Amino acid sequence: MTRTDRDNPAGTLSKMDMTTTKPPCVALLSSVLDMQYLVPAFRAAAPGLDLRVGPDLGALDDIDAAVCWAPPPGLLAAMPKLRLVQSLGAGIDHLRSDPDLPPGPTVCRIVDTAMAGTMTAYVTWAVIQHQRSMGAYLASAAAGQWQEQPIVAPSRHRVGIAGLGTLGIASARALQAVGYAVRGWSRSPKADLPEGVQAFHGQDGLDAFLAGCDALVCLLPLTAQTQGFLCADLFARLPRGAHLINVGRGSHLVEADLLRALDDGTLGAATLDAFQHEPLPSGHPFWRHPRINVTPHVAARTDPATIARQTLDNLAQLRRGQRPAVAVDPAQGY
Ligand code: NDP
Ligand code: OXD
Repeated sequence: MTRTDRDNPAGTLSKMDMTTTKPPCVALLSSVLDMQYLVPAFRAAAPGLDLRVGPDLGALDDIDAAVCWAPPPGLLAAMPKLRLVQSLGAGIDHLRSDPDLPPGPTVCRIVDTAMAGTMTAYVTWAVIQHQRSMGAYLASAAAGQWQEQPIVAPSRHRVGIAGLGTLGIASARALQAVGYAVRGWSRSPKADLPEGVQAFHGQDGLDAFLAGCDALVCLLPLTAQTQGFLCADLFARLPRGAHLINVGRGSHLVEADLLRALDDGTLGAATLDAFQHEPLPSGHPFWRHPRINVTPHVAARTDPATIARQTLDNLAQLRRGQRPAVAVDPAQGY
C-alpha cells in the first residue's frame, strides 16, 4: 500500500490527473469472469473515465490500463499504448492465461489491508476448526451426543506459514494473538516480523521450518519456483499427521500426493481453498474425502472500490513517470 493509497480519499488523485490530461482509458477484461461487477466502482471513483468492458473493447489503440483476471490470449499485446496491467487480486499467476503478455506495461497487484483481514479470519478459522476438533463436535451435535474431545492448548500447536508477505504476516499476527506457536518461511530473511514469530528462509531453512509445523499454511505466490511445492517430499518432512491449509493456488499442490499422504497418515487433514481446476469438478475425490475441507476460492476477496482506487492511482503514478510500490518484480514473478 503506497502513502498515496492511504492518504488520498478514493479517486482524488485520479480526478486531479484527469483535469490536466485526456481522461484515461481503462479496459476490464477476463476470459473467465464477467467484469461488469467492477463498473459501478470505477464510475464512482472517476466519473469521466473512458471505461471499456470486454470482450468488446472498441479501438484498442487508446487503452492505457487493463484490469485483468485471466486475460484472453493476445489481446493485451494488441494495445500499443498500454502502460498498466492491473491484476484483480493479490496474485498475478492468472496472467499466464495469455502466452503473449507484452513486456512493456507495468504489472501491478492488489495490496489491501481489508483483504488481509479477510484472509486472516479464514486461516485462523481453518487452524482452530481442525485443532479444536470442530468437525467431530458438529458430527456429535448432529447425532445429539454430548461428546468431549481432548483439548490441546494453542501454545502447544505449531502453525507454520509458508509465504510471509502481506497476507502471511497478517495471518501470523492473528494466530499468535490467539496463542498459537507461529513460525514463518520466506524467500529472503525478514526483519520486521511480529515478536515471537520464528523466522526461516530459503531452501536452507526449509527443513527446520517444516519439522515444526503441526499445521502448514501455504500463502505463497505461484511462480516457477513454488509450483508443486506441496508434494510428497515436503509432506514427509512435516510432523506425522500434520494439517495442510492451502490458500495459495491449486498448482502449489500435487493432488495425487495429497490423497496418498492422507491415506497413509503422513498428513492428518487438509483444508483447501484453491484448486488446479476451478470450479472443482463435481466428481473430484476432494469433495467426498472425509479429511478434506473444500471451500470455493473464497478465503479473501478485494472490494471493487479498492480495485478501482488502486488502478487509478497506479496509472496516475505511471503517467507521472513513477513506479508504483505495488508493481510486481518481473524477475521474481510476484
Ligand atoms: P506477497 O507477494 O506479499 O508475499 C509472498 C511471500 O511469499 C513473500 O514472503 C515471499 O518471500 C514468499 N515467497 C515467494 N517465493 C518464494 C519462494 N520461492 N520460497 C520461499 N518464499 C517465497 O503475497 P501476498 O501475501 O499478497 O499473497 C500471497 C498469495 O496468496 C497470492 O500470490 C495468492 O496466490 C494467494 N491469495 C489467495 C487468495 C484466496 O482467496 N485463496 C486471495 C488472495 C491471495 P519474500 O518476502 O522473501 O519476498
Ligand atoms: C487473489 C485471489 O489473488 O483472489 O487476490 O486469489
